[in-house]
Amino acid sequence: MKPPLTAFLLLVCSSLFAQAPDWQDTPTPSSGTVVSQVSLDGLWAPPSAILAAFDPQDHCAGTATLFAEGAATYCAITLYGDDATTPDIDEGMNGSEPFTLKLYIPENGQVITWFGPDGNTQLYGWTNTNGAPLPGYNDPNGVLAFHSNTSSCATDLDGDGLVAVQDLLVLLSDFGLPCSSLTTD
Ligand SMILES: [Ca+2]
Ligand SMILES: [Ca+2]
Repeated sequence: MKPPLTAFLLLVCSSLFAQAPDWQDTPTPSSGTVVSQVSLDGLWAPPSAILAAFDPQDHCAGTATLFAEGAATYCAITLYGDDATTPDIDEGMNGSEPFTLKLYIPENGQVITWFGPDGNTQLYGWTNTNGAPLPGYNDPNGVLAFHSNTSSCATDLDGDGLVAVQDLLVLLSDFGLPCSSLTTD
């Protein structure tokens, strides 16, 4: 028997507004760090927010609390690699696999997954730098832009259910985000 729609919606809502997530990373000998400014819906993300990184199998590869510096909010999150000496446990990043970033907002309990202007949630470029900032993620003037809308339409960037001129403004707010393969001037 299919569960009733209301039960499904309750499940969705409770997962969107859950308690503090049980995100636990496992430090290993290999690691690389993502350094960036962090915005949420075009404003600086709250410095109390917690950022976590996940490998494609949803293993938590790193966690960090954001912090304020001047007027801006920053992250410095270390992503750990899988430890080959523990074959039964996947602690995190393997080879060149991509990662996803999730932001937990303590003020309202929201968990927000990062997605790019094209709706893609996967980020590439992790490598073992022994904890140093990762190439492509080492610009303290770069911005990781999170959007709290969960619209399934990638072009409905402000999540109001319409694809309209307003979405262009959201897109333009992401314009300064550096591409990992390019240098910024
Ligand atoms: Ca392992
Ligand atoms: Ca892994």
